[in-house]
Parts: sequence; structure tokens; C-alpha cells
Amino acid sequence: MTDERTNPTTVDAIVVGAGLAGLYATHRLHSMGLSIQCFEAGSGVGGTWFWNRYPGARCDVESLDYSFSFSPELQKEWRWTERYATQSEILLYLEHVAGRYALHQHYSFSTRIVSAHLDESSLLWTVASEDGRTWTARFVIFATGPLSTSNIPAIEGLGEFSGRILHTGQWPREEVDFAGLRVAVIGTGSSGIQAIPQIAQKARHLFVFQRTPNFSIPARNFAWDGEALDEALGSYDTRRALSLASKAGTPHPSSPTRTFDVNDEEREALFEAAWERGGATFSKTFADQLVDPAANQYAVDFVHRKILSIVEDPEVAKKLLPIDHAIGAKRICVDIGYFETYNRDNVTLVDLNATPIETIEKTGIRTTAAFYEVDDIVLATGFDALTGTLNRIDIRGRRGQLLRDVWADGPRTFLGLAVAGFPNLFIVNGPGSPSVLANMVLTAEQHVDWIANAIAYLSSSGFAGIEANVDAQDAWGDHVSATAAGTIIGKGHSWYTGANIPGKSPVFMPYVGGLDVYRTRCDELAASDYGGFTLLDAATSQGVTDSS
Ligand code: N01
Repeated sequence: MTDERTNPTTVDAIVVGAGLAGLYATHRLHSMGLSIQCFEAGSGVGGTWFWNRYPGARCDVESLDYSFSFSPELQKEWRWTERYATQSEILLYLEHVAGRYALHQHYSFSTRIVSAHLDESSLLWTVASEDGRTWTARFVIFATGPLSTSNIPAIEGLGEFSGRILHTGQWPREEVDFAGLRVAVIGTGSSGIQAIPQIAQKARHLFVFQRTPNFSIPARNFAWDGEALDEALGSYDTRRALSLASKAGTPHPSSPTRTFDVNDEEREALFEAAWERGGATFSKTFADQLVDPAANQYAVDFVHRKILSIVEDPEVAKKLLPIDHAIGAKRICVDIGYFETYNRDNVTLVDLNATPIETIEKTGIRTTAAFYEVDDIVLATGFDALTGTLNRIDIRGRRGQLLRDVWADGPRTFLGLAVAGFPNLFIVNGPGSPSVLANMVLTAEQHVDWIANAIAYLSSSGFAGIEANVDAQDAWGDHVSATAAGTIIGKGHSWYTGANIPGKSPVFMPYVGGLDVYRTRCDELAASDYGGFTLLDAATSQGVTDSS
């Protein structure tokens, strides 16, 4: 047996991550005949859906769309049970996919990758795991997920708490029973808003510690009945074609109607219809909703009225009104019974704006106004998004430069999938790509296909490597920023800009331009012999073409 500490195993490509992006990369690269070695920090496949097992966890992209499109057979054989799939159903699906394509065999599970170093002369990467084993490969694909490093807030005394502390993004595999317990939830983003109604049904008392109220739209979830599902499965081709031609990677087109094209009554009726339809497509009620602040204010006012009508205690309702950001500036939330939960006798909303947390003590949480004795604390406090996971890995490219240093003032990437100075290293759903602003299954497939085609091209053309050009990368970064500047997306305190992590450079990270525009750009570059990239010669690792 090879000892990887002294004699690294060499393969064509290494894939880091067994979420949906890593699984597809593994399948695709193996199908091309490459030798591969794949790693996953968790003990099983699933990525986000392996870790985020908190009660109420679901995807807010409809199940039919949040699934792989690469195989018509796979697409037809899996029968989703609900409009929005639960975490457990998505995990089952990903386990099914891994089994169907025999992907487990390529993975080393419970293996955290801690470094990836480039040897410039050979253009090979050496990747090391936490336990000191190493592997060498020409290509490294980081499919580590944009929301995979939990944000544990630096609240004084957190370590002193004697009860359970649970982060939504690192939920235990065994069932967590809240029956008869007093539970605190800190955080009211998508995770908190999903977990709160579920925990409230189990706990003796639930205290919700809210710093920023959030916009949330009812999911209007439903169970698929057999016939309706058959019909939907029968029109999958159309559904996928619409998704690929859309901005968000879903088959629901934006309305062409603008807010001021209609009178007050018509506007209200269109908002009402969107509210009744449910889900994140509420943001598409009017064409100018995410662009024009005056238009957005109408949507804000509509949701405020809804919250005031659902929550019975007017004082509590007022505290739940998001007033510091436009709707859609932060990721819109989708819920099942969130605002209704505040009508329960066993739920208390603690407004941290009025009474901030001072300390956490052995038995509870002390704010400036009161002490809340609790048995469990649930941190629904989000993630060090988009860059957090990669910045925690010692990734060294040309001249030993560290990726996290290159990204000190915010991530710089070309298309969100490559970085100048880091040849043959690819990121799936990285900063600068549509990723978190679109259906991440389709964006992952698009990235992986692009990477796989690039590798095939290098191989058939006799090149050993591909590297993003600095000028193309800079131009892309400017384009990402300029596109975001024309919208209200990101104009709020959120993980989109890293504002949720103390000390992180405030840069809007995802690409707002849309999956449709982005795909076209990627395809054009590939068709022009990888314009914006330098193709590298095997012997010298020097560029032999510079297509920028
Ligand atoms: O995290 P978040 P999330 N004291 O960052 C609060 C995806 N996702 O896990 O806003 C008190 O949105 C923080 O308060 P504030 C989705 O893309 C998808 O909920 O900073 N509070 C905020 O309320 C989503 O956007 C799905 O003032 C503190 C909350 O914690 C992304 O993941 C489901 C605090 C964090 O909200 C992240 O969502 C779940 C402190 N010290 C997640 N620190 C679906 O598909 C932070 N907070 C449905």
C-alpha cells in the first residue's frame, strides 16, 4: 500500500467536496477517463445538505428545478414528494445520485484538505489533508461550496454556556429533541426563519433573539400528487430550457410590467397574486423591483402590511418589520408559518436593537434589559460566505503566493472559476459567478461542464495548463461590481458583501448579471480558444498563447 506521506499518489485531477458540485465534477471527470481522487470533510456525500440538518431545513428553489439536469433518465426516475424539498429528501437524492454513478469509490470521506501548493516547474498541485497525507494532481477543483464555513459570533461568554450550543450549519446527525426545553435562537436569516416555526412546536419556550428583521414570503409548499408530478416530469425539457435562458436558473420569467405601469389597485392585485403563489419569485412581481428604490418601496410596504396583518400583537409585529433595507437587497427568505409563530404563547421575540446581548452566561443569555434562562442555544448566525472556506485552506500558487493574501481586499477571480497566478485550479460556484443568486445545481453543472471541456481541450491540443490573465480578471471584477451597482441587490448588511464577518473587506461577491448572460460569456471564451486565459506549455509551464 502506498504511504501518501512520503510518496504522494499522483492523479489527473483532485476534487474537493462531495456536495452537488463535487459529485457532478467527480462523475464528469471520471467519465472522461481521467484518474481522480476526491475528498470530503464530512463522513458522507451531500455538502450543504449533509451539514444543514436543522429542523425546517428546505431548499427555496423548487425541487423539480433543484436537481441535476445532465441525465434525462435520472431526471425522470426521481420523484420529488413536495414543491420545496426537505433537507432529508435532498440528501437522499444526492445519496441516490452517488450510488447510481458509483461515486463513493472515488472519495476519501472525513478528510479535510488543508493545503494545495503549486509546483511551477511541473505545473502539478500537491494537496494535503489535515492528517498529513498528500496527493499530487495536474488539476484541482474546489467544489467546497459558497456557504460552508459557519459564522460563530464572538459573543462574550459563549464558551461559558453549560447547555447545548448548536449551529444550523453544523447540525448533529442524531435527532435533537427540544421537547420540554427552553430554547434560544440567535439569528433571523433564511436558516433561523425556517427553524423557528419548527422549534416553537417542540420547545417549552422559544426565545428569538433578532438583530435585523427580515423579509420573508410564504412558501405555499404542497405535496406533489402523482398525476401533477407526471405532467411536470413530462414537460421537463421546456422547464430546463426556460431555466437555462433565465437569470436565476429557474423556469419562472420576470414580469415585463413595471411598478408604475399600473394603478394602485392593479399593483396591489399583482402583489397579492405573487404572495399567494408564494416563494422567492415574489421579487419578480415587477420588472423594476430590484432596480428602482422607489419601485421597491411598494413591495416593502406590501410585505409590511402582510406582517402587520398576520402578527396579532401590534408591538411584536412592529419589531418584525424590516426597515433598514430594500426587499431583495439581502437574500429574500421563504418560510412556512414564520410570522404566525409569533402568535404562539410559548414564543418571545427579543429585539436586540433595543436591548443588545451583553453576555452569555452558564445558564442563559443576558441582554441590557433582562436575563433569559435557556437550556439550548441555536446559532442561526450564517456563514463566512463565498471566500471563507477557501481562505482557510493554505492555497499557494505562483511564487508561493497565498490565495487569501491575493484576496485580502476582496476576491479577484476570472468568471468566478479561475484566479490569475493559480493555473489549473478551478472553483465551482466561486465569487464572481452567479452561484448564490441562481439555482446552484444548474450553475454547478455549467461550471463543471466548462472546466471539463477546458481540460479536454488542453489534452487534445497538447497543453499542460490554463491560467486566467490578470487583465481579463480585472475587467471581469470591474464588470461584476458595475453590474451590482445598477441594482439594489447587496445594498444592505449581509453576507453578499462579507459585512456579516468582522474585518472582512466589504466587496459585493456574486455576479448579478444572470446565468443566461454568464453562460453565453463562458461559452464565447471557450469557443475563442479560451480568450482571457493563457494556455501553458507542458515543458516550461510558460504561456504559449495569451488570448486576452
Ligand atoms: O445566515 P444569514 P443564514 N448577534 O447570514 C444574525 C442560504 N440558505 O444561515 O442580519 C445577533 O442570512 C444576523 O443578524 P444581522 C441562503 O442563501 C438557504 O440564515 O447580521 N445576531 C442574521 O439575522 C441564505 O441567505 C436556505 O443583523 C447575529 C442571522 O444571524 C444563506 O444560506 C436556507 C449575530 C444570519 O443570517 C445564509 O442564511 C438556509 C450576532 N452576533 C440558508 N451574528 C434555503 O434554501 C449574526 N446574527 C431556504
